Amino acid sequence: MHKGELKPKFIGCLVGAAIGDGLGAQREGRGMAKEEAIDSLAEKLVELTYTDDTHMIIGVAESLIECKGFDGEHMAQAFIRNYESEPWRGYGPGPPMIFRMIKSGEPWYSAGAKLYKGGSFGNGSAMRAAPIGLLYFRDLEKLREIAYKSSAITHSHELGKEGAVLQAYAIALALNTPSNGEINRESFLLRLQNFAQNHLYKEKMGRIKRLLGEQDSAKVVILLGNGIEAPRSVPTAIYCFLKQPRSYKDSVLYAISLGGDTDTIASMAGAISGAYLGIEAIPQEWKAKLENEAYIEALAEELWQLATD
Ligand code: AR6
Ligand code: MG
Repeated sequence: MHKGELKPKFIGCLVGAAIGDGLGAQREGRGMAKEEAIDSLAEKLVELTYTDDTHMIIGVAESLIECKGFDGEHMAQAFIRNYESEPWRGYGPGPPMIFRMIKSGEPWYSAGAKLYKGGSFGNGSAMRAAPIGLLYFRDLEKLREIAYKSSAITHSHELGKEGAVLQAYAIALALNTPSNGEINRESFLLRLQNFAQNHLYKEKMGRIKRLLGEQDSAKVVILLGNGIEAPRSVPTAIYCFLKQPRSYKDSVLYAISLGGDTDTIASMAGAISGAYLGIEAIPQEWKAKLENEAYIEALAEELWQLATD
C-alpha cells in the first residue's frame, strides 16, 4: 500500500477510537441496549466528550511523536502531565496510583508491578494501544516489544500486556488490509491467534470465530465478556469489528449495545474499524461533534509521517 492510501486509515483509527469512546461513555456501566436507541442518543448529543481512553491515546501518541519512538520515562511523564491537567476524564483506579508512585521516585518500569497481585490486567493499556499499532504496523516484533513495554508502565500483569499487544496487532492487520478489499475474517482471527502468546487469548480468538454468525448478544456477552478486564474486553472489541467489518457505525453501535465497559470496548472496536475503512467511513455528523477533533487528526497525521518516512 502506498503512503497516500495509508493517511486516511491512520486518521480513521484515532478519530474512530475517540468517537467510540465519547459515544460509549454515555452508557458506561449500563446494561444492554438497542442499537437504534444509541443512534438516536448520538443524534441528540451536542458534543462527543472523550474520556481517559482517548486522553491516554493522546499521551501515547504525543510521546511517540516527540521521541520519534518509545521512551518509557517520557511516556510515563506524558501520562502524568495529561492526568494532572484533566484528572476528571474518568480514569480507572490503578493509573493515578501508579502516577503517584512514579512522582515519588519509583522508576517507570517497576511501579506497575506494585499494583494489585502481579500487576493490573485492566483494559487500560489495551485501550491506549492504537498509536503503537499505527507506528509499528510494518515491524510486528517491534510492535509486540513496544506494546509490552508501554503497557507495563501501568499494566504489568501478563494478561494486561497481552491485551495491549493484541489490540495493537489488530490495528496493524486492519491497516495492512486495503479498505476497498474484502477482509478475510478467518485468516484475520488466525493471525491474531498465532500472534497471541497467552492461552486464554488464543482460546478467545477461537470463540470469536464460532460466534461470528451469532444473533443473541447475551450469549456474546457471556462468552466474550463486556468488563473492565483486558481478557473480557479486548476479544469483544475485535469481535465487534469482525461482526460487521464494512461499517464503522455498525461496529461501534453494536459494541455499545452490549453494555458494560461500553466506552472502552467501542473505542477499541472503533480504532480497528477506522484503521481498516479510513476516516471517510466515519459518519460526518459524529466526527463534527467530537471534542478536540482537529488535534486528534493532527496527531494521527504526525504518526503517519513518522511511520511511513
Ligand atoms: N487482580 C484483581 N483485579 C484486577 C487486577 C488484578 N491483578 N488487575 C486489574 N483488576 P485498573 P484501568 C481489576 O485499576 O485498567 C476507565 O473507566 C480491578 O478491579 O488498572 O486503567 C476506562 O475507560 C481494577 O480496578 O484501571 C476503562 O474502562 C480494574 O480491573 C477502565 O477504567 C481496572 O484496572 C480502565 O481501567
Ligand atoms: Mg473511559
